[in-house]
Amino acid sequence: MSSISSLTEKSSHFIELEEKYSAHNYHPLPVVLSRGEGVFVWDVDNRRYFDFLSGYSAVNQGHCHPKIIATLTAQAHKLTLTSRAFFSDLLGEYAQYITRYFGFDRVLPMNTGVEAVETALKLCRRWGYVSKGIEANKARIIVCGGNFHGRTSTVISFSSDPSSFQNFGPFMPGFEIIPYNDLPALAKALQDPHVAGFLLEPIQGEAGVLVPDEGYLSRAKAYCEQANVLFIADEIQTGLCRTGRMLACDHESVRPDILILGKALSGGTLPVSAVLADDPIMLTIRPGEHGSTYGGNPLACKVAMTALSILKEENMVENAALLGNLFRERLAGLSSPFIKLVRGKGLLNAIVIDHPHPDAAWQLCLALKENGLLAKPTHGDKIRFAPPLVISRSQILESVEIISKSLQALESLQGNGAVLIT
Ligand code: IF1
Repeated sequence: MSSISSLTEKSSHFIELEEKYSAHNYHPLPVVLSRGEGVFVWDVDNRRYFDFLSGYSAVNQGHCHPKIIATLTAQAHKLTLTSRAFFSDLLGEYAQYITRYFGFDRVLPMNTGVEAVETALKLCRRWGYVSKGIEANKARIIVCGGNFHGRTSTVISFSSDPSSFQNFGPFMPGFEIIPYNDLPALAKALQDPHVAGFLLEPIQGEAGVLVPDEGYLSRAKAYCEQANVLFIADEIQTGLCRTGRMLACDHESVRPDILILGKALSGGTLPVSAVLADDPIMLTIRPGEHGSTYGGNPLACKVAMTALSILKEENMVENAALLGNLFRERLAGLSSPFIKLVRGKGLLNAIVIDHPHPDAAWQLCLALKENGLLAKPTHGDKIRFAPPLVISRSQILESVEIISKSLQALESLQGNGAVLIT
């Protein structure tokens, strides 16, 4: 099994630079990437890997998709940023395109995912005050335990993960955490007349790809409608074909009141996010009351339209649905003693590792890397598998073979943390 010491001189050089000069806010797998194309990435020693993280689902269209890169480079030579102090020839076209694409009246363009989440929270509160008539500064938003919506101070204020919020206080008030996938808890929380919104991931990604019970989304939406509360879907990770439907909400035909998109909205080329809603919500924010320097920039607009068009042109919904089923079926078919369960939807999947060694998931990811597949543990004992949606059937089968071969590495792992040198 590889560790830092078994790295090539070239890889070590880049890792040491990062170690020395970059903040230590991540603990990356010991691999140094320098090229990406489709489902593959290559390290600095030209070793090829299946990318089963896809930039946390930002590269659904595959690394460096030729059409997206062509759009990016052409627009980059023309006009990249005007600011919203002026109109551009692309924002209106993009706004029309994306609102028709998803069936909403309007879009508020932002950059990172968390900025779009923050925008949705502000929209929800503003609607709560000016439309629902909630008393000033009393609006509350319900969120779910196990959530991940980003890392700004407001958003971590309602995280239930200490690694996200510990020693970052004081926190933003006005949020209530209820258990995920728990309708009675939601019904109870909705009794509070100060509630303006319910923010959730249709499938919890970071929590380890937690798929709620069938009917949870549609009943939660109905409860919100009855309580005059906005249903806010964070589809930053689950959206854009990742789960085998254009949106994860589509699995239950749920139309959110506020839809949040990010990540693959640019196909992994630059930060592009978006908040979509209808006029009664979106128009509660007036000129000068919200914005960002890069929000809706011409480069992002052009790239996003290409990134969205490719999802349909290349039938990524169907591919994700079909190959996701195959992937889960073949993984379960391994009947590995080290896989407690396989879960997911479309090509957003995860396994829960069953092994006494506390680091088994990490060790498995090291073995996967040695065998040509990159994935990363989430929350200790889970490994998320999310390849680009352009993956083929034969590549899925090859990847399952790699996972099967890598699982053997756990046989030599002792429960007490010792690693048998075999
Ligand atoms: C990290 C997690 C994934 C997201 C959802 C909003 C955001 C994210 C559902 C914020 C971002 C990224 C952030 C990155 C790792 C990754 C991640 F592990 F953190 F949770 F994908 F699962 N809503 N997720 O998944 O979007 O501001 O990052 O553009 O922070 O380590 P962002």
